[in-house]
Amino acid sequence: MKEREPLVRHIFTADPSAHVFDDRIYIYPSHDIPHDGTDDDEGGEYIMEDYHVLSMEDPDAECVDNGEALHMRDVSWVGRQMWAPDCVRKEGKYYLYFPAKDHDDIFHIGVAVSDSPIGPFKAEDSYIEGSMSIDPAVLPDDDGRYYMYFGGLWGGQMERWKTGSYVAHPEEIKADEPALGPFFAELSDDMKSFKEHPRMVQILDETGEPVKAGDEDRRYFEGPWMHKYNGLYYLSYSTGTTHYIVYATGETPYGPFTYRGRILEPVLGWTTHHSIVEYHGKWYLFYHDCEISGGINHRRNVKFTELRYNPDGTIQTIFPYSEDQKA
Ligand code: FUB
Repeated sequence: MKEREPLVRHIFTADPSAHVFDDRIYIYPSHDIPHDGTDDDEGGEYIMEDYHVLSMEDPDAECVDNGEALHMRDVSWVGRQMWAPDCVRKEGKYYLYFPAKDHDDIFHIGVAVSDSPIGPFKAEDSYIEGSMSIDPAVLPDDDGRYYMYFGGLWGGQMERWKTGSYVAHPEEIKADEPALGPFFAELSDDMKSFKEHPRMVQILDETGEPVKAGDEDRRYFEGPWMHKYNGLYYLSYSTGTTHYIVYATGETPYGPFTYRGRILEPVLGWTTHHSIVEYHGKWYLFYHDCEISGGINHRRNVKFTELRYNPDGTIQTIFPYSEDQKA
């Protein structure tokens, strides 16, 4: 595939979570459904109903759509809106984690299992107990533990869980209060439940103070991803309203994490969402924009590009439409 071009064009795809299993790249995206409705601040335009898994033999190869891997008709607890998923492998089984609204219109995170990275996946009867909000991303750590990071503001409903339990109409968070999230929790050995009650990650600024809710260039909004580089934990995420992918680093999977900089400047379209994966010693950023649809927010397409580190471990900022940075 060519870098910075849509990986597939026959369906709309977004929110790519990329992984390498058995030397092949697998991408777990959302599957956008085109419609003529309007956008709203709750993400009502994102009406996805199923997942397709994409794969590539290597970064130069064609990207293959492996067909429907899971549909909401087969998940009894889901009411609507299957949003950004992630997948991990443990002991030969593949676990697909996905957020969706239940029949009361509250987001939770479900899990579905397969013997194959491309599915089909079989969902559990209920969502993961204690899960809430959207955008699960799971880090398999080197010591055999698995940590899930998740949460999103606004339509992702994270504000409703600020107190630790559900509040349908929470008080507004003031600009000078510490920003929220994301949440994290260690997964149990069965990969279908949490070992602990989810807690919120702390993201600090350069003075060691929590990043404030009003600091929209740096505060967490949605779409977390966690990867390790040279033993350091890199938490990256979307800033939502300011449309950046930024990152913060920490010594442990729990944090605290210190804000370090921008990974991706704004793309065409309101949302920005990414993942980071290593393949044969090179690092890649998977992301989306709205190139094929010419900027319609809910008709997105996934892409990838190389990601480079500086010798001090900082990440070089990617300007998505810069000709100079194209491989
Ligand atoms: O795809 C629906 C939502 O849009 C995702 O959950 C967010 O991260 C944003 O990309």
